[in-house]
Amino acid sequence: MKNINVAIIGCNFMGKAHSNAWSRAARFFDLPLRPVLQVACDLNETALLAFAANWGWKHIETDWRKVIARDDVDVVDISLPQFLHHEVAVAAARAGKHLFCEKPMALSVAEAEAMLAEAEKARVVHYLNHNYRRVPAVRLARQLIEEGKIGRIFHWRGAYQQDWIVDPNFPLTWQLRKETAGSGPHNDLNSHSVDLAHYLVGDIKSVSCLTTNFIKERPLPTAGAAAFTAGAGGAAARGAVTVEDASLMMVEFANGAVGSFEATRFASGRKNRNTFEIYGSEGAIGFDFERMNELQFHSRHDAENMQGFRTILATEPCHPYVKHWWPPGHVIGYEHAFTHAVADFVGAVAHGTPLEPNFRDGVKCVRVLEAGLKSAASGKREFV
Ligand code: SOE
Repeated sequence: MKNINVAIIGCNFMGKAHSNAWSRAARFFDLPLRPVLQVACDLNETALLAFAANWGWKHIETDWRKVIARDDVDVVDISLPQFLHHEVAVAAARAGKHLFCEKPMALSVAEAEAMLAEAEKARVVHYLNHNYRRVPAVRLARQLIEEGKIGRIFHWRGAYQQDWIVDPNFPLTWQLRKETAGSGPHNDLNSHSVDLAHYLVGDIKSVSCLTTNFIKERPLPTAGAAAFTAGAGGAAARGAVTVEDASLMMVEFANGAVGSFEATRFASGRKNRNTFEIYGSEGAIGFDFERMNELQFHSRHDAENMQGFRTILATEPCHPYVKHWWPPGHVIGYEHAFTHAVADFVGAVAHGTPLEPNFRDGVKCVRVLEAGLKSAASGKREFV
């Protein structure tokens, strides 16, 4: 079997999730090419050496431009914060590298469109990692919709809730600054929900959005402070939070359905609650990532005395991806969807099979998000 050499740029939370996926995929899936963890790249050499040794990356680089110039790299995995995606993706595409990119895609529609144009011009495989599409229960939701079990869709209700910045002393990390994050949970979390809504319901036509900011200033981070580590702020120095803390968006889909999106980092007690509900003429479905192996399903065609929601445990081998893991009932977790993405990506590189979500889907998503921010600023409904 031939190898496919991977370089990862960015070795924090997502770098870890992606490294795990690259190193595991060939052990569980029958891949046409064997991923080789060739190069890991980040700025801090000491931390990078430890990271590479732990995950089995063969070489390290501290300059991403050198990674892209290497002949022994086929795939560039962009696990960086979003403000760096555009520059790195464009350069990597121009160098003929296949692109595996974290979400949210970019800071603006203009950046996202340029990334897509370069990837298409270079004819490389491009993938945008909205990992929740590859949760088996979410795939099942899509199958049920395609089979007509939900019928005509009337409502989408998405809510992505976290609580990691409720503490006003949580430091001003890069996620809370417009120049590095673009926006707050609207970009970070609504990007996932909008991607899922596109996948399950269809295109979004118009949006009305309200954003708010609860904590205006925060302590400046001390060196090395990362997201999800509260209390790492300095004593006195504070800076302005320049992104929203919560976003509420109402949308109209092209097919006539209507939807709502809630994205917040201020839902106390909710750690990573990514939920959606879809209501249609024949039935309904509900998903909550904190119970990610389950799908709620209601059929209006059930007997009158059986009406209600049933819980489907999506761990039977008939469910997408599941047969590669454990026997029924042996549930899977957050990291598995990343491994599914790597398996599909390698298939797309080897066989040219279609891969979604790709940069084209990403552009569509960024258009909706940008229209949302425009609406929040103008107070008006905006068309996508
Ligand atoms: C932080 O809010 C975060 O890590 C997101 O960036 C991820 O995309 C999401 O899956 C979990 O939360």
